[in-house]
Amino acid sequence: MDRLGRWFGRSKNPPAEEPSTTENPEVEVAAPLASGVGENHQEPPREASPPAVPNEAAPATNASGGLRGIWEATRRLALTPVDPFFEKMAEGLNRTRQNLVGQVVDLFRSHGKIDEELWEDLEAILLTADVGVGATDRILEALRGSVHEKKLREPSELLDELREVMGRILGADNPQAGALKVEKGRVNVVLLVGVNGTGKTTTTAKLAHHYQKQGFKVLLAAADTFRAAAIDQLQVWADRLGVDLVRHREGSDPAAVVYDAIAAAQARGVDLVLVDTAGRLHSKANLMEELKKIRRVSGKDLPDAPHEVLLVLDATTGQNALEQARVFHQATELTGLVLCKLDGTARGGIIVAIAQEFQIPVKYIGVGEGLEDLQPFIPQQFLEALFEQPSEVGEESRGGQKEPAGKASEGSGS
Ligand SMILES: Nc1nc2c(ncn2[C@@H]2O[C@H](COP(=O)(O)OP(=O)(O)OP(=O)(O)O)[C@@H](O)[C@H]2O)c(=O)[nH]1
Ligand SMILES: [Mg+2]
Repeated sequence: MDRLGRWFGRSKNPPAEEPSTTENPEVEVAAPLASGVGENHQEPPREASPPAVPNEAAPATNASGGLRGIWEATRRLALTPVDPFFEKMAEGLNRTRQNLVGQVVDLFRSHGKIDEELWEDLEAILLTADVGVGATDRILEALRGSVHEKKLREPSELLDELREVMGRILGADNPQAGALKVEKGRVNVVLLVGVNGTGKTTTTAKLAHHYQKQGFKVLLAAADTFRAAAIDQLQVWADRLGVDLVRHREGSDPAAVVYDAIAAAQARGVDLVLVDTAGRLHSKANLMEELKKIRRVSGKDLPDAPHEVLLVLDATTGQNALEQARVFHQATELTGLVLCKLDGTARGGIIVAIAQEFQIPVKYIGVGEGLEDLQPFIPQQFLEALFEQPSEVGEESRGGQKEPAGKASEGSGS
């Protein structure tokens, strides 16, 4: 049965917004930490562990599990997902999936035919899910066109059409999606900018980790000299990652930090300089001027620098993110966006609004507080995770069981 059929083949409503993690050891281990990992990151978050496959054999010892337990464990082993990051992203998108695709599916299920009322309800769902006015209009127009051209009669037939048009908006056919313009063997400079608290420092650390794994020699620049403890926060990450950090005193000129960081990188054979800047309100002209200066200075000794200027956005702020992108882009010519905190928000539709509005690509998405919780934004993969029938997210790794969310399967062991 195709995906659409799977959504519509279910007799009940889609499961609650936090599908089962209890029966899936991989997901449990990889879940974001609770609040303790805060501001100063004194205890940086734990990383996701590899799938805990051996534990899956536990059902065999369970009286009620017996042969069934062994059978399920074997099936799970055979179907262990190739990509734990996909699982993580799909898990992070639970609430958005429920709020957006789940609601649309409910609508299509409850409507007998495609009529004006259906279009109005669909519009309301898309707008509430932060897809934005421009993208919503485009989606509705495309769907109406499909109904006309393909002579669609059943509301359920619209789901694949919706996915397709969202794919077009998100640039699903762009092979460059998600990639930063960085190359090993030269000094690449990446600036991370954004308003307060969006996730810049955490993203700096996550990117460092991501590129370290690819063999890049990384250096961090503590260009947030404004917020008390910001430098130490980055130092904690640098120590943990085992990378150099260039830092000045609190209150010093951030552009000077960047200048020194680039000089140090050139001297030490560093491939990638990640610059963590201070949170700044886009409405404060002087702070935006400071950003322009940082940008200018970074290109002084290194003509192509900065190679990337990434605006870090907080997905939970919804439409506000659009205004931030607009103003930061005017000030600093952004090359990419990072959308953080997509986990735990139902407002992930904002990514569609952003893609519709700007030519600036979303390069990474943040789906948690841990180092592994940053993923290149690959539209096809994102849509796959979003449109996956809820109980199927992680289901393959659970051997295709159909129990409702949160209900541990019999014989799943403990
Ligand atoms: N759930 C979740 N939390 C995140 C994500 N990214 C960052 N955070 C959390 O958001 C909080 C703020 O992150 P920071 O990286 O300090 O944000 P910042 O933009 O550097 O903040 P300022 O320097 O004060 O402007 C921290 O508690 C992070 O752990 C994410 O993708 N998901
Ligand atoms: Mg910060």
